[in-house]
Amino acid sequence: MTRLSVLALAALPTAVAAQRYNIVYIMTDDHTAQMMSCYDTRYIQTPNLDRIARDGVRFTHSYVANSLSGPSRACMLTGKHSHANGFTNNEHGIFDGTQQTMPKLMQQAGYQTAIIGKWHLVSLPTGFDYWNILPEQGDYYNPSFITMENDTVAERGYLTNIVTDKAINWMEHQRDRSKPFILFIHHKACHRNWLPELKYLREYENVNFPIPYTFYDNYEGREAAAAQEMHIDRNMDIVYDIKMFRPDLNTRLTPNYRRMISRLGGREQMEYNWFYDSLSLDFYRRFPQMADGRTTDNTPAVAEFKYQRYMRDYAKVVKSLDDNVGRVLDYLKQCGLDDSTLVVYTSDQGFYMGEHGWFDKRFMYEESFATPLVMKLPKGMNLRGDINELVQNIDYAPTFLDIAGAPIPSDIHGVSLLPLLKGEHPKNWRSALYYHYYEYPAEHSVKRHYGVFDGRWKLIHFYRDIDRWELFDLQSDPHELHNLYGQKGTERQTRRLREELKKLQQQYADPILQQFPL
Ligand code: SGN
Ligand code: CA
Repeated sequence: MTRLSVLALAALPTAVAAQRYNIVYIMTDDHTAQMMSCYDTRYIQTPNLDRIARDGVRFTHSYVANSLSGPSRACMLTGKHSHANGFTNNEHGIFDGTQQTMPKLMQQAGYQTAIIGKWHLVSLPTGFDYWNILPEQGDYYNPSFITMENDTVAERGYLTNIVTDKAINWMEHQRDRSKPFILFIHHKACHRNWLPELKYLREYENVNFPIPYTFYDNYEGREAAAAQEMHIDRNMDIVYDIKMFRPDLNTRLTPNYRRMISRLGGREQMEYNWFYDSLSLDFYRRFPQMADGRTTDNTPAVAEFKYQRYMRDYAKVVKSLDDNVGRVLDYLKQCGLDDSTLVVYTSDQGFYMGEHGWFDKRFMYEESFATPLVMKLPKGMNLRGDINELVQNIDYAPTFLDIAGAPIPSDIHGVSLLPLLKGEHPKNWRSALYYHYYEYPAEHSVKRHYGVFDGRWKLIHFYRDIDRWELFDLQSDPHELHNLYGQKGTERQTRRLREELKKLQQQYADPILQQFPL
């Protein structure tokens, strides 16, 4: 080697970004950290998801900006909070695909971009060289996909497998191999109503899941928590959600349930019914009062029965997901992409697995505000273990741009996680996270709210047809049962958090600050 070339080598940027790694971004729907064994070993094992964490990092303080599907996806794509990307809620949102997005910027940086699976942003994708998406929420059984020609095409099989087949197929046969790529694999799993792959119908049936500590929460001092309609006992549909079908019973969601099951072929339906019919017979023998169509019972025995059914079916759906994550990891290894690819695993938000008596999400309380985030790092990035800084889904866009070596536009709210992935602990890292949820009035009746969280203290304001503040100290009250707002001795913390909240609302220019000046 000549002296000149040695010097030239030395002058190469040392930044990891110079390598232009591929990125495989796997995002699930409603998959919560409680149901992932690298985060929580109480319930199930997820060996393949754990492989990602083992060969890389696990974020212990990973959160979303707005705990709902469409809004979360819009935050991820733009790196901006909901008020700035315009998609604040599922019910009325249409994503403005003409705006600046991370996939478009990745294309400009020379990346191939592709998305397969759930999209949920109403307008068709922009900024992708390839896409094949689900209509709205999609179907678990024999699902349809929307093609780039805007045709809806029915496929046969179980959705989680099909999404993975398509993703592997794109990497193997469809991409332009001369370019680095970013591939978004967006699963419907583990969204309601948790329909299992037929081969796993009997999985977890002998498991009795422990009842969460807050299952019988009475919501004292938390008016918005008391007003929600996402209670396993009162709001979980006995037909649609827990599949205790009987031909003579018509609950609110029975028509939807019938539609989903009718997607199965004749033999598949027989297999499905064979399994659930015997459970259903047993259920109505034990709880005859449920057979008159009431979904409200309020006895602990029914609530706990529903909880077990919910947990088991959710766990089965995760099982297929975990298998399929394993398939992607194996494929990357087999085809030699392993060393050059960053694999990110996250969910569009967390979820309640019976905590506070609930399913669903939306609240800024920990279970749904948090979201799992693990990354398998490519060769050259040697960090392993936990990253404890406060991170949020608005950070993904700047992180991927940073990895691509592309500039990060100044209007992006999130910050690149690349320094953290290199093992740095920047002194000026954010000290608090901002959150804002909008979808009310709507299904599940979670009031609009915004708030701030500094890793220990959380301050939330519920508004619209309510005006309530909540303050929690997660160190002394990790389950968020004791609202300290207005209590003697908390004045200083409250003042400090209000200041922090104001600072963040100003920084992100959330117009809500004009409505509720701080
Ligand atoms: C559906 C579900 C809700 C769920 C929303 C949003 N109802 O409307 O339970 O909260 O999706 O979920 S269902 O009867 O259609 O199953 S999200 O993850 O897409 O935001
Ligand atoms: Ca979701």
